[in-house]
Amino acid sequence: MLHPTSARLPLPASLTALDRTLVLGVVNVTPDSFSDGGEWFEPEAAIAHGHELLAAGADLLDVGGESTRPGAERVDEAEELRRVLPVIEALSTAGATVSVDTTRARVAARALEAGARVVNDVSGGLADPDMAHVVADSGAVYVAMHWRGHADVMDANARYDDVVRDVRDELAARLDALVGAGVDPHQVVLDPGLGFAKPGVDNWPLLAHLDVLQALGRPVLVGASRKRFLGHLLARPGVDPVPPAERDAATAAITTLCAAQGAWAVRVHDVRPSADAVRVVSRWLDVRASRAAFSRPQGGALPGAQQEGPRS
Ligand code: PMM
Repeated sequence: MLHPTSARLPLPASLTALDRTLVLGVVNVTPDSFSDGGEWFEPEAAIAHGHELLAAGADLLDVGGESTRPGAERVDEAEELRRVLPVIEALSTAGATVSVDTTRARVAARALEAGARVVNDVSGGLADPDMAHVVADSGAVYVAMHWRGHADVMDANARYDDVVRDVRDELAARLDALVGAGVDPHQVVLDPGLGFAKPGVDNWPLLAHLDVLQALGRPVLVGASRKRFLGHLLARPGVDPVPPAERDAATAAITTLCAAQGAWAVRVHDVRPSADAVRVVSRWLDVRASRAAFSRPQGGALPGAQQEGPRS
């Protein structure tokens, strides 16, 4: 079962009616993203890639024009707009539900005019003071990610007392600030920001305790796809971390774990394995829920448990 807050997000009914974790496919229109930089840099290539991701089972597409990898330099606003607008317009016109991955309020506003339905802001509104107003005025879904600074400084801001509690508290403060600026809480999705100002070890407690973030009362999105902490997990002699292209099976495993915890969505590059995984988990959760309901009148014992007896 999805976290109950997901059903009220302002999205097409075809998405809010789905009682499973959604898959957000990544369309990076950048020359330098860590995982797929340059592959879809031209608009035609990016649009074609978006269609491939939809065919592979993506529920939404996340279009971004600025790399957020550690150490990346910022692109200017005009260049960011030049990269993302034609792609957002073409994919939205074709019927896709599109998200724009930006920290700039003006890029978000133009992207929404071009058809985007979701603003995915890795800074959670901290990078641009106008972002909250654009989001409030539009009524669009807003993904507020946990963030402690742009790519050039994020590694220097990676100290936590207790990473789960600190991320929860900082996201709660962002939610309060957004609501104070006029954003309806029902617009907001929260994201732990895996890999952003987080050394490898700090990502695992966040993944294991999505419930702590969900307790803030908003749906949760997780972006673990191809990230470096997976590269370190899979290290082999002489190869540490393994390259991004070898992290997709681990990404699908993470999707499974997130879906089992009721995450609203996962943001992934390789869509098919995650689209399959969320369907597997959905079926598994349904069966578990129906067996639990069936067994309740008998005082908690699972049906059939008495008759079967001990197995040898
Ligand atoms: N990660 C990246 C970019 N955008 N957005 C959200 N909401 N959550 C994330 O974890 C996230 C994001 C970095 O990955 P990429 O460079 O491969 O797109």
